[in-house]
Order: sequence, then C-alpha cells, then structure tokens
Amino acid sequence: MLTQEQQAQYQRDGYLVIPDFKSADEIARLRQRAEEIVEAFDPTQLLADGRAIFTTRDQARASDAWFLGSDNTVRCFFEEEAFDADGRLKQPKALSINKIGHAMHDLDPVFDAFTRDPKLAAVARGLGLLEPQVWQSMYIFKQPGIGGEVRWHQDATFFDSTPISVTTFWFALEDATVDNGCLWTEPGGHRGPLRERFLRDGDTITMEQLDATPWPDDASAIPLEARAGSLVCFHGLLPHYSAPNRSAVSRHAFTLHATDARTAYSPRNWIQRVANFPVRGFD
Ligand SMILES: O=C(O)CCC(=O)C(=O)O
Repeated sequence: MLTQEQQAQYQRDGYLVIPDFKSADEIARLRQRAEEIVEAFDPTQLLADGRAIFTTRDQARASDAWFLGSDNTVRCFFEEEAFDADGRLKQPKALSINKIGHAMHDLDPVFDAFTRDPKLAAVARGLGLLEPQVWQSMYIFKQPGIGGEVRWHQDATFFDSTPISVTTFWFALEDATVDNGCLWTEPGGHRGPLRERFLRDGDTITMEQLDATPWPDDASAIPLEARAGSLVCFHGLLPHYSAPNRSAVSRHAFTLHATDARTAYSPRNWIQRVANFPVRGFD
C-alpha cells in the first residue's frame, strides 16, 4: 500500500499525508452518524452541573468524571467557548460540540466500519505497526467561530509504551485550512524527546514533565492543510497543534490512535481495556 518513498518520507518528517484516502460516501456516512450521536445527546444534567467541556488548556478538566468515564464509551464534549456569561449555549447544540470520544471505533457500527478498513490496515503495516491496537477514536468538530485550540503536544504523552509505538491516523472530513484550524507540525520533530506524560491513577490525572525542550514556534512550524478525504499519519513523538477556528466554516476530522502490541503499553495510560472489552486492531 505505501511506496518506499512514502515510507522514507514518514521516517524523515514524522508524518505522511495521503490524499483521497476516504471516499465522499464514507465521509458522508461518518458525518451523518456523528450528527445522530450529537442529536441523541441530552446535556441537561451535565449543563446544570457545569461539566462536559473539552479543553486542552485546563488540567482540572482532565480529571473531570465525564472525561475519565469516556475512556471506553461514547460521549460528547462541548467547546469551551460554546457558552454565554450565564452558562447558556450561544448557538444550537449541534454547533456547540467540540468532540465525540473515545471508543466509537469499537462500539458504533458506522465508526467500526470506517476503522476496520483493509486499506488502513495496510497503511498501518507499512508504517511498522505489525500488531496494531486501536485505543482511541475522536470525532473533532472544530466548530465555526468557536472551535477550540489544541495546544502543542505529542500523542505518546497519552499513549506511552516501551518502546514508543503510538501512531496517529487523522482523517480530514472537510477541507482543513489555515483559516479553519488545520494541524500544524514541525517536520522531523519526532526525533526530539518526549516532553510530558499524562498519567492516570484511578480518578486522578497528573501531567508529568519529562523534558523542557520548547515546542515548535512560528519559525519551525508548518501548516498541514489537507483536502477532505485525506489521511494524515503521524509518529507518536511528532509535536502537533491546531489553532482556534475563527472562520465561518467547520473543520471536521476523525482520529485514531494505535500502538503496536509488540511494545509494552503503559498501565498508567488513561485508557485501559479489560478481558471482556479487549483492544483490537484494524481487521
Ligand atoms: O484535530 C485536531 O485539531 C487535533 C487532533 C490531535 O491532536 C490528535 O488527534 O492527536
């Protein structure tokens, strides 16, 4: 599936963009299903409790029970800027959701079908994931006007293993541009150290600081603009970021995070599976 040139590019840059990977039909099915999940989501109680916001800036949110309990189920999270000063939604619910996470790929037939794609299994193999284990899925909306920033991070922070094997599969479901908050990265940045580790101990999360290497800046970071249907694969040590979306159009994306079963998955990672809900690959 991957050419030698693509493999070499991935090794060199830490990422690979494959245009036209998913068809318009596959995208439409996923978008439709995400819409249905949001439609069925009744936030009344959560809003009364002031919960269910997703932000990458506020550590306290990471220990939020709504977040921690989404590890092996399907939950919706609001954009941080979705609310007015009185805590009411400023726009319809469907335009207020930041993301759906984190186990749709195993629990929802439409997401499962999108994930268990022989072409994707072949790409994963080509990138060296010989025994893939898909731990997490996220449907990210990046809503018009209020789509939240995703601060600079490395995915190995959240999916640590020895040695590091986590690989991210990021699907553009709409054109991702600088205007609507596309990904940014630093080519070759995966050769740097792991900076942080997100550790779970029951209901407590801590972010362990490992290395003070600065995040990429305007001089070294480049935008990864991608047409709808593109697959962007990136190495678990590759720093990446996405800006707030201040434009009038959304930037929907779907992501999967997979490690290789031949590496030792950390028991302190926030997502763990149990015998009756085992982690699976792309087949
Ligand atoms: O889509 C985004 O804005 C960020 C996604 C991301 O950081 C990830 O999937 O690891």
